[in-house]
Amino acid sequence: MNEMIVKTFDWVPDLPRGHVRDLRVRWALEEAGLPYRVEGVPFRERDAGHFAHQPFGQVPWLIDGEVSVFESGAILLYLGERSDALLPNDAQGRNEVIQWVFAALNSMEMASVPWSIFMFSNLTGDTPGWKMLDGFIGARVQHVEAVLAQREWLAGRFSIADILMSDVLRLVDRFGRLSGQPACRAYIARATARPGFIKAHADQIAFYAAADRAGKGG
Ligand SMILES: N[C@@H](CCC(=O)N[C@@H](CS)C(=O)NCC(=O)O)C(=O)O
Repeated sequence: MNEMIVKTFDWVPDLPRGHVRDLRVRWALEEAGLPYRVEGVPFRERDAGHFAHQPFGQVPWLIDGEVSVFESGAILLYLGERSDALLPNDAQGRNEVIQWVFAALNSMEMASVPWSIFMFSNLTGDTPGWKMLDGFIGARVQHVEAVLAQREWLAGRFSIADILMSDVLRLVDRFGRLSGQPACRAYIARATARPGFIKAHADQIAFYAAADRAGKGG
């Protein structure tokens, strides 16, 4: 079996370390037991070759032989085709996972990303814009809380939907926005206790520590 290649930034500042989205891909590959290696692309100078694979100049993307896939959700669906541990084979099981993949990315992350940008940028004052964003993420989190209070994983057993949802919630939790949501927090704890997450997270931290030592941050 070919070794797949996960492409990510060769260096990032401290703040996003442990949250760069190559972690989702590493985690899925670990859960599936598929062989891979990680390669860095420049964080500062993003060249045409980068944009040819990821049209927004972002990371991650995955190379599998002749195939190149960008968008973490699309990559996880691609990997799901290669492992029943990530995405079940039966039609009903697959559909359940796929709907939660979209829910994680389109119902939750579309609320959490603008909210976290305001958080990172310290724009959380008493303004109508911030109140609206905070209310928006608060409502979404409450709905997920109600779901997670009833089940261990989103779609029966653990799947790529849980990699995505728990990773989205992890960032919200980092800023303390899940303090009133015990089911969400217990879900994150369950997900991040999995050996696949622990290895993926440790490897990402080690990757950027090595980049520091190599002087990549400039
Ligand atoms: N929707 C994309 C988002 C990718 C994304 O936001 N990547 C971040 C790193 S985690 C990035 O490349 N940020 C740099 C930038 O946006 O210029 C995905 O899920 O793959």
